[in-house]
Amino acid sequence: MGKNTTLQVGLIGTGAIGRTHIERINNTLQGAKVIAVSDAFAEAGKKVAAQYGCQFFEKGEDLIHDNNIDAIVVTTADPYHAQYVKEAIKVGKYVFCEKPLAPEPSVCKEIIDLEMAGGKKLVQVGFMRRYDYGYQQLKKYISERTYGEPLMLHCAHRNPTVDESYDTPMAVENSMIHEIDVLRWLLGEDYATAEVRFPKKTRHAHEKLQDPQIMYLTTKSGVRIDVEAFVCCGYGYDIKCEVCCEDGIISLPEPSNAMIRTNASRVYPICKDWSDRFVQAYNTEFQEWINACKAGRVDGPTAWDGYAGQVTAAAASKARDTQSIVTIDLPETPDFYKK
Ligand code: ISE
Repeated sequence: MGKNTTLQVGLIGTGAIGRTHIERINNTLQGAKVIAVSDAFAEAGKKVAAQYGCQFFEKGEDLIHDNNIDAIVVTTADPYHAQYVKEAIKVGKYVFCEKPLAPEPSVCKEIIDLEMAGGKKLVQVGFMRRYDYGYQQLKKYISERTYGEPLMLHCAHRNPTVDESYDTPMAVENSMIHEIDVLRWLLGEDYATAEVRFPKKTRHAHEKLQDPQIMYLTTKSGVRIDVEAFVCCGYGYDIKCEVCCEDGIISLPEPSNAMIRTNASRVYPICKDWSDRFVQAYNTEFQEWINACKAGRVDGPTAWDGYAGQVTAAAASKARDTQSIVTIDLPETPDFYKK
């Protein structure tokens, strides 16, 4: 398709995250329009279709095959991502898949094999933190070794609260998966081991949730990382990343907010949730995806990155369940996926 024509997007899964992506593609960004949607819950999907003047497809597969659709966005529940990503690969269309690519590493591997067999990169995974301007500053300093070799990273992933459906495994699989991806990208290397330990449990966590948790990762070159997940922290959505290098400590910038003097205090408001904290990252991620589709490329996190994330998360989950250190067995990145 030409650079100046509008990319016609079909979106599968019209839940909360799907709707925010339709909104940003149609009303904030440039060069694309969501013209069709599909949802397993037809009632809900039809409402969204009517709201945005889109065509509704009962079956995601039919949307993917429709000749008017240039590219696909998959925002269904996690276990259904893979079937639509595979279908998009089969018809040779670009597909943006929210994280995770698939919950099981073996299914991510099937996607990779299919994509490689087709001979063209088509898949991008929704690891939006790579597009956050703060993380991009860290990436520049680390890649250029401005402050020497990175040695240790101290990170935190704090949510104010989570609902009853969020259980102990989700701290790794749903939350710290973002650190797993973004730190691998920042450091430009794969992980060697994972470990997850449980500090004393907060009284604010429900029965099925062990909170907080600390995940320890080591990279192949020996960098040590600790990530605190504290998803019932109460006070706000707060993401921290401190990179200790040989000649300096680099910290992820705090989102800039006006300082307020009130109640005999000076306060800087903190974001309430992730959609608010990473709105710029989501917008940049999608604008770059649109531009890349039009240029006939995949620039962002690939299916291999999705696979690497799930292999690491599976190792961390095993480490959590066995309370031991687990070795991470990730093959070398194939040339097909090297940038
Ligand atoms: C949620 O699913 C996300 O993807 C957010 O980015 C993350 O910060 C949050 O902890 C998850 O539950």
